[in-house]
Amino acid sequence: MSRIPLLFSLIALTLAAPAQAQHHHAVSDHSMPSMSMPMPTKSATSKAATKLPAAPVRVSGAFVQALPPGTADGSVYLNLTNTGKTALKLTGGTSSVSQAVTPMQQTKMTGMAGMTGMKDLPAMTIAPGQTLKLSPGGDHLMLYRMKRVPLVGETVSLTLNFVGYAPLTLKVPVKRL
Ligand SMILES: [Cu+2]
Repeated sequence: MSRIPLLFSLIALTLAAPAQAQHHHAVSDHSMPSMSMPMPTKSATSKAATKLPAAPVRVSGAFVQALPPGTADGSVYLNLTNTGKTALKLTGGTSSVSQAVTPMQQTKMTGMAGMTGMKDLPAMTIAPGQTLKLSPGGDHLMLYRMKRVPLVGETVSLTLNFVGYAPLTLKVPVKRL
């Protein structure tokens, strides 16, 4: 009988805790311990995708750009080689640090010397045997609406989506440009 009030206060404590833990969006305060929120790989998603074959792709030189606190969007650079026999379409993906991962094209604006523009692409196509090079100053993958800024030394989980293939998850280091 004396156990019941204790049980109630435990429940009350458990209910009160999440209210504090939700403030991890404050990117300016990156020293907060709640930053190290674990992001488990979504086993439910990959289970549904197990029927699809693995994407015929070789990845090299992948890195996420380290950014100052408070930055809204980030970028990922990497080389993707299509090792298959048909064109491979990269539509974007997901990451442990952002709300979305979107292919972005860096374009030269005609008539304006030295000026560049950018635009989101629905997909990037890689021809068989070809390597898509996403490097600083060129095309890249945007990390839109970051939940927190990637810090040097940490590893970002990046999942790439290809049309007709299972999503490919990579562990990508964070580096300064
Ligand atoms: Cu961009």
